[in-house]
Amino acid sequence: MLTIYSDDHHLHHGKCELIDGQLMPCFEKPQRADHILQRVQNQNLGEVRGPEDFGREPLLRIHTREYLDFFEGAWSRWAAQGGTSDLMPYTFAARNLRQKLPNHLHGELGYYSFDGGAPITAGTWQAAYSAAQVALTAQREISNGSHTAFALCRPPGHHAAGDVMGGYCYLNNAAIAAQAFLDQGSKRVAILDVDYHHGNGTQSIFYNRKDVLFTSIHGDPAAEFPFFLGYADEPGEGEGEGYNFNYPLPAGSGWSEWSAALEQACAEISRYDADVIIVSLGVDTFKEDPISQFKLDSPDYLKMGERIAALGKPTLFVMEGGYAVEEIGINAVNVLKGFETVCRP
Ligand code: SP5
Ligand code: ZN
Repeated sequence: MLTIYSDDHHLHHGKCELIDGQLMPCFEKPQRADHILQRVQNQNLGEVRGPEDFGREPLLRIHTREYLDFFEGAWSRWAAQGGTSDLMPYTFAARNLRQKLPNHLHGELGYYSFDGGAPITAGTWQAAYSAAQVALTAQREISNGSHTAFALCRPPGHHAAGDVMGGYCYLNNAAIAAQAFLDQGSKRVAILDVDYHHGNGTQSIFYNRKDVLFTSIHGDPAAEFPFFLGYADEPGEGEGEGYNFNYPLPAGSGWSEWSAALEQACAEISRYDADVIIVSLGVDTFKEDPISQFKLDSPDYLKMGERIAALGKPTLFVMEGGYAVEEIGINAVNVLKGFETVCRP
């Protein structure tokens, strides 16, 4: 399987996030992608190639121009004011407040954020931009006839909506790739989000559309981040009604519960008869993940890949979360290897 990867992810390295009332070193750190790349290489998964640059246009199909301009320019505005520490929001446009863009760096940052989990550093824009190009390059490979490809994206994307960052995510790599498939002639794209956390950004981007089916298996938002989206009773709206499927599971869920949800998601994807599948590949479902509560073990990821391959569709894997840094490579690459045991290019 071809892997697309850019070293630019190293340009993004946030210092801290708020965990249990304390500032802790960010879980979303560069070693994550380094470990996955190492595993791809030492398992001989296949060629590793850098991204092409498709520019800003495909990003603008998903994100607003105002949001992209803000994100791209935020660090230099901060630096011009003498700012040196990571840019983090401290006020949010929550209920009962005006949804009006202020005219102050931190006001704008709060307006464009839903949590404090997405710090902007000097290189964050470049890293996120390159991650989107990584997804687009892998997407193009499939558009050109390959059956599968792996976009080793970092930072991840599935929590980012059209004009909101959060949950370690800035640009929604999977959504950008989905739209690129449609723009290149696909009629129906199915997204299977297997990250431990609900892909609230992806859901919201496609919630009123039927050309992208969104399915997600995740920790029940009643008790887990992102808390405010991802329940089972979110069917989509308007034209998109009937094209959104959430499978929230309780803390402690292992492979038997998880795989039962996967069967349901796969049944919906089969019924939809997608031209192509995008897997938002988070491996924070692992039993040792430091911020998550599922109990999947490394061999389970092989079975996950096999089941996805049995859908029989061209499949783009886009890296999302996973924070057990030592095992993240093993688990992510197991999904890809499982896929390839069923379906070798
Ligand atoms: C892409 C992705 O996986 N983003 C996840 C963002 C989760 N951010 C909130 C983390 C809160 C963790 N709380 C854990 C408490 C452990 N004692
Ligand atoms: Zn996650």
